[in-house]
Amino acid sequence: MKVTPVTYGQSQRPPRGDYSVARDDYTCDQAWNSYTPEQHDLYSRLFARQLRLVHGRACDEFLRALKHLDMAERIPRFGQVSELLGRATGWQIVAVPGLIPEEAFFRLLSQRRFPVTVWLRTPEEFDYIVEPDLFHDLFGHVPLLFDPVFADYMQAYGKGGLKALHYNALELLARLYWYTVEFGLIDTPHGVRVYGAGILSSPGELERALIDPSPLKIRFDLRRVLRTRYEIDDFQKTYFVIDAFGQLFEETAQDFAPIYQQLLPLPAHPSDQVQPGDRLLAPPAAATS
Ligand code: HBI
Ligand code: FE
Repeated sequence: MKVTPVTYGQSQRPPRGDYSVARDDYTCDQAWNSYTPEQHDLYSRLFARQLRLVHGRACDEFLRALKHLDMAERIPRFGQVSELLGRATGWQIVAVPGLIPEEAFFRLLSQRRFPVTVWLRTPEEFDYIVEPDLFHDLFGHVPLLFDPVFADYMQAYGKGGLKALHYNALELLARLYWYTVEFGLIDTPHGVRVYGAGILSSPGELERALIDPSPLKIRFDLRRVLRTRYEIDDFQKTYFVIDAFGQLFEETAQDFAPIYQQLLPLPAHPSDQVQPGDRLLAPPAAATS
């Protein structure tokens, strides 16, 4: 299987993982018996740390789903997770060697199959890893697939991705994924909460995202998101805030062709600047002493 390097963010990088065992759709076997006791232990320590951090920060849909998933003690068998998930929203998780080409990625999402990386980070990467590993995918992404509306959004996104390929609009659509599925925030009656997997699976960013006044928090606007660059190896300079998952689904269910035609000739926005028309969220009121 010749592996084309996968663009993740704006940088081409040879993907980590053993692609020689990948099938044509880039899925592979999880090989659960190959995980060592040390890897199960590293995974359970990653899980315990994030579990402590998500309370009061993650959205309710994420916290509710986490209760369904008995996957704290050791690396779960993907088949068992898929059984639970299938009953809830018809999604499956499928094992992949790591980052896969966009078309394969979109195709899996369009089939309600979420790709979960089989390799786990090393102990040296306990606090930070750039590339998505098993823990990021499982802890960050899988719980929200239990939410019916978010589950529909993810499939609509996959279908949209396959269409974007024909408009040469991959880079625009990847920004939508980045600023929602990976780094999205949601406004709730109890305050702003996190739903983006990249934040939920990161100890540093989860503590920072809601309280640090420096990153911009902008109310979600589809065209604004599609035009805004992002960095993949630093804390985000801008977060976009939705009001409900239904909003994401409605926005993505529309035909993007006229939007691509309008936006493709325009320059991208940098990741750290306010633009005319932005509806900024006020920074959190300083905690009253
Ligand atoms: N592959 N396994 C995997 N996981 C991802 O999140 C992923 C990918 N390939 C491409 C990709 N993401 C991005 O380009 C998407 O944001 C479009
Ligand atoms: Fe991810």
